[in-house]
Amino acid sequence: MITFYNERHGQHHGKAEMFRGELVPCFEVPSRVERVLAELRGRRLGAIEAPQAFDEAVLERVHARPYLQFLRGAWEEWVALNAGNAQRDALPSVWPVRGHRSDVVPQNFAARMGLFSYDAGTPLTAGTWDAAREGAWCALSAAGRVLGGARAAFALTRPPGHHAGHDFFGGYCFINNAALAAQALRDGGVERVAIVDIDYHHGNGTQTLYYDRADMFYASLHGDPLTEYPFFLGHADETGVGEGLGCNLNLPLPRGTGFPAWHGALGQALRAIADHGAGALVVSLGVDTFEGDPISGFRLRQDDYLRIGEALASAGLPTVFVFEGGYAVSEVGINTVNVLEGFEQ
Ligand code: Q9C
Ligand code: ZN
Repeated sequence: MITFYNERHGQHHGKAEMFRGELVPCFEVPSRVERVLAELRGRRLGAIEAPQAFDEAVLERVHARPYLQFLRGAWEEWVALNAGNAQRDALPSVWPVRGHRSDVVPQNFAARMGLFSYDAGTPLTAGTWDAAREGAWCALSAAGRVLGGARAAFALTRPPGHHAGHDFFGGYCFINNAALAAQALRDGGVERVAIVDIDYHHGNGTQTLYYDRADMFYASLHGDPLTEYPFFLGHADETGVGEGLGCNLNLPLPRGTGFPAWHGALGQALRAIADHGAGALVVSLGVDTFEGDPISGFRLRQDDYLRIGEALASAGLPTVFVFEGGYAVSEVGINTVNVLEGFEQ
């Protein structure tokens, strides 16, 4: 399987995120992707290439123009606020809620950080835009390869993407790589695309982007939002709206879920995808379902990821894999490449 690797991922390097009242070192670190890259090379899984470049206008297939413009210039604005800010990441701290205005874009930088985000755990750093944009090119390159006839391709990038929506960042995500890949498959002629999101966290960004569409089927297995991030979306009764009714499947699972129950839910998601008649599959490939993950609560083990790959392959669809979460750094490479290897066997 070909991998499109984001060589610029390290330009996004957050120092700290807000956690239980204090700033703690970021969980979403560059070494995550370095581990996956090393494992891919070690197991000779296939060619590893740089992505093509695209016109930035393609990002507007998924994201709002004012949001993209904000992200593009945010670091320079932050630094201009005062010289000392160049040493610190930008984190949002104020947000509009129910009954507030979100149709007026404030001039104040902190206010715009809040308008375009939904948590304080997602630092924006000097190279965030460059890294995220290059990651989008990885996802689009992978989709292009699959459109060209490849059985599968992998976008190896960070920051991740599935929490990013039309006009918001959060959950360590800025540009929704999986959503872009899915739209590229549609634009390349695939009539119905399925996204299966196996990250521990519900992909609230992806769900909201495609909630009213019949041409995008979104299925997600994730920690129950009653107790797990992102909390405010991901319940089983969210089934889509309008033309998209019936095209959203959430399978929340309790903290502590092990592989037998998880694997059963994956089977349910894949049957729904087959019933939908999808012609291509995008996998939001997070491995924060691992038993050793420091911020998650499922109990999957290393070998389980081989079986996940086999199950995904059994769908029989051209498949784009997009890297998402997974924070147990010393095992993230093994677990991720196990999925890809299981898929190829
Ligand atoms: N400080 C992805 O896996 N914060 N995002 C959790 C730990 C947000 C995870 C609390 C977790 C986001 C792509
Ligand atoms: Zn996650």
